[in-house]
Amino acid sequence: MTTALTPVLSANWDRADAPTLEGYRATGGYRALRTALAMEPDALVETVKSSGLRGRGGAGFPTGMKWGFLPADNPNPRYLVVNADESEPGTCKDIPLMMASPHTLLEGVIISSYAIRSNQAFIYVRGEVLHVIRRLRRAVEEAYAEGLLGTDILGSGFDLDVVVHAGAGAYICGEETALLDSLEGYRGQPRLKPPFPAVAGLYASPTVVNNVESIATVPSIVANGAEWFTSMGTEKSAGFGFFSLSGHVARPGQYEAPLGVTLRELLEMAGGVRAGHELKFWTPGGSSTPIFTDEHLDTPLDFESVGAAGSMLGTRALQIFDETTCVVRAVGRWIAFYAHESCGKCTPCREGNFWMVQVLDRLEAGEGSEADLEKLLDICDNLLGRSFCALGDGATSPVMSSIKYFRQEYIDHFEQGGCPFDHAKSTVWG
Ligand code: L3W
Ligand code: SF4
Repeated sequence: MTTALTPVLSANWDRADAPTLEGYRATGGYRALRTALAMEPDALVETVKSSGLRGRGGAGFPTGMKWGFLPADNPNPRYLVVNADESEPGTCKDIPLMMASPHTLLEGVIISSYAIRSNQAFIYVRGEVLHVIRRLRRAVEEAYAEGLLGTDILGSGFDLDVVVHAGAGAYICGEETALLDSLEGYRGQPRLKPPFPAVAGLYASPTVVNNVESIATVPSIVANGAEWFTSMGTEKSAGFGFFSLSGHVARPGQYEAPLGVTLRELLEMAGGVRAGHELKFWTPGGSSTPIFTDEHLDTPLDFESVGAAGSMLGTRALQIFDETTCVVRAVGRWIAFYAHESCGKCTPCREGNFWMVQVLDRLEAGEGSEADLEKLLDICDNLLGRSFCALGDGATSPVMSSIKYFRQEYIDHFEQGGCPFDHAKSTVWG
């Protein structure tokens, strides 16, 4: 039986007025805020805890538990920071969400800030997406004008200011502590953890950093209850989420479905792999997650099952590649991205990615050797668990998994003295 889509966050995206406050209210928007403001903040934290919502930015950390880590005895102000620095290759859910319905995120920001007793929230948006920044700022203006932001929100006595902050286009600023450094005006580089931001984050104050989709999901949980949320998904991976299908698929786009859906089911909804072609490999959660093959079509896409099958659910960015794609070239492209985006703070990542680009270029051109494969795995061994942050670890995923599943394809390159693929047939390369 095919799992049905569960459009909640995307339910009204087809409406022309969905991005406006009027349009959002016409479909029930901001009703959950009234419900939330009538509750005690701690009761809201409990609701989110019992919903089982896990972070939608890649790591899947329980959202309510993170909120519960804020120390009760710290007199400093508390901050909510929304991580809207979406940049992971293949990840493309938060930007459409903010464009289609910025007030869904804003309602989540207000409810979440109230729950954690914060009076100042920041939305840190990837710098390149000026259209999103403008749309969010417009929504924030509308919310201030209607008493949904500022002082005494809807007569509740709760005050909240929201700043939409534009980043400067660095992937590393999606790492939560680099994001905080950037927000403070410094060069964005990861900080040592612990302390986690919940204890010492923005301006060394208790700070909750959550992904856009996590925060945007909160109003639906408040409106419908924790049990409604846990009725979807699996026991440990509750609820629904966006599955972003891209690449060699008939109908690419955002598919909102319960966690635990399989790629086979999603492909049925998305019209399958492009006509006349077959699935070769795919990423379950962006380029930082080990690739899967057609062996994994029926792996339930929840945190536990994907982990047990040797990858990570990550951001549910399902990049689909058919048999026309050269895996060596694909991996080379991804590693060039990591090398470019490495912040340079630690040696394994700064040097390792740079070396891997050279080795992969050599292999793809048919000039490599078996020793190059061992060299790649050796570099990965020096990156994985030895890098300062998840960027370095993530870069090893496509390399190690592609050698695991497609070692012969690497060998074919140097045995044939060139790439056996006609790149013009693999439209993903443009
Ligand atoms: C308090 C503790 N807080 C953990 C918090 C921590 C953070 C969250 C998850 O990486 C992944 C990465 C990428 N007390 C805590 C605690 N926390 N223990 O929980 O923490 P962590 O360290 O497990 O992960 P992370 O550093 O947040 C995120 C993967 O996502 N990824 C990348 C996605 C990229 C984007 C993008 O471009 N926007 O999302 C894709 O798979 O590899 O593994 O908040 O503070 N004891
Ligand atoms: Fe910077 Fe890479 Fe080290 Fe992360 S792993 S701190 S991105 S050099």
